[in-house]
Amino acid sequence: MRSVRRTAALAVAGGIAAAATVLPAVPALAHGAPTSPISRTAACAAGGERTGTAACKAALAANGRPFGSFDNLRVPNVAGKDRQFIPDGNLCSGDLPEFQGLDLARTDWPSTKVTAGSTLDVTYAGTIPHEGSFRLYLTRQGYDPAKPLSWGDLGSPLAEIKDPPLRGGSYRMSVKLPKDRSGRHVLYTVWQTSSTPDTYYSCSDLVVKAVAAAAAPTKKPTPKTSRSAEPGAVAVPLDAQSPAVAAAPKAEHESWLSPAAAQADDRVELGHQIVIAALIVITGVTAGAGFMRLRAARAQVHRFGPPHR
Ligand SMILES: [Cu+2]
Repeated sequence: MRSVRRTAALAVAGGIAAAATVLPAVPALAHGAPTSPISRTAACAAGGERTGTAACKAALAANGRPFGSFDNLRVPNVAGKDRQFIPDGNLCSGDLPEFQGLDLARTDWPSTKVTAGSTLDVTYAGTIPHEGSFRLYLTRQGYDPAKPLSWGDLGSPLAEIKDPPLRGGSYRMSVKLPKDRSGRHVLYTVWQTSSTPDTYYSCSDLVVKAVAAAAAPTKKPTPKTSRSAEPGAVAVPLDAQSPAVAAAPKAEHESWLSPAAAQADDRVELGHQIVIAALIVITGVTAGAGFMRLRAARAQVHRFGPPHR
C-alpha cells in the first residue's frame, strides 16, 4: 500500500505540475483502483505493491512492455456498454495493451482471503476523485481460474454503488458476498465515472472460505455434557450457558474484525471455553459427590425406605 500511495502522490503532483506548466489540455495522469481486496493493477502494475511475486513477474513478461500506472486502467466513451467494448478473456486489462499481462489465467495472483456470506469491505484508491458508479461483480461458483475470465463467468453485479464516500483518499464500499462460493474467485470492479468519459476496470482475486465449514461444528451440545447432569446433581442448563452456540453466527464475520478486536474476541471465546470446562468439572464432581452421598445415605438409612429420586 505504501508504494501505491507514494506513487499516487507523485503521480498527482506530476499531473498537476504538467497540467499547470506544460500542456494545459493533457488528461489527468492518475485516477483509481481497488487496493483492498487488492487488484491485479494495485499488485502488479506500475506503482504496485506486489510486483516481486511470481504472478506479477509473469504478468510483466507477458505484457511485453512496461505496465501502465496502477490507477490508470481506463477506457473512454464506454458509457455502460462494457460487454461491447471489453472482449472475453481481456476483462482484467480492459483490453488495453499496456495492461494485457493482467489477463493471464493463473491460480497464484496476489489474493485476499474472505468468507462466503460475509460482508466484504472494498477500498478503492481514488488518486484523482471522480463522480460515478461502481459495479461489483463476483465470478460464479464453478469459475475456473485456470481459464481466461469472460463475461459469462460474471452474473449480474452484486452491487451498484453511486458516489460512495471518499475517506483518506479512497472510496469506501461494502458488499455482501453470496454464501454459495468457495475457492478462488474474481471480484470484478467497474467504475463508470460520470464526471469524465472514462470507465475503469479491475480484477481483485479472492480466496473464498466456504460458509458451511465455519458454521458446522457448533450446533449441538455433546451428549457427554447432558449426561453429567443426570444422577441427582444440580441441573446445569448447558444450552443456555454454551457460548459456542451463541458464537456461531459471529464466525463468518471474524475476518472483518480489526486485529485487536479479533484478539479480544478470541480471549472472550477462550474465557467461555474455560467457564464451560469448569462447569463440566464442577457438575461432574457435584454429581459424583452427590451420588456417593446418596449411596452412603441409602446404606445408612435403608431401614427408612428407599431414597427418593
Ligand atoms: Cu481520472
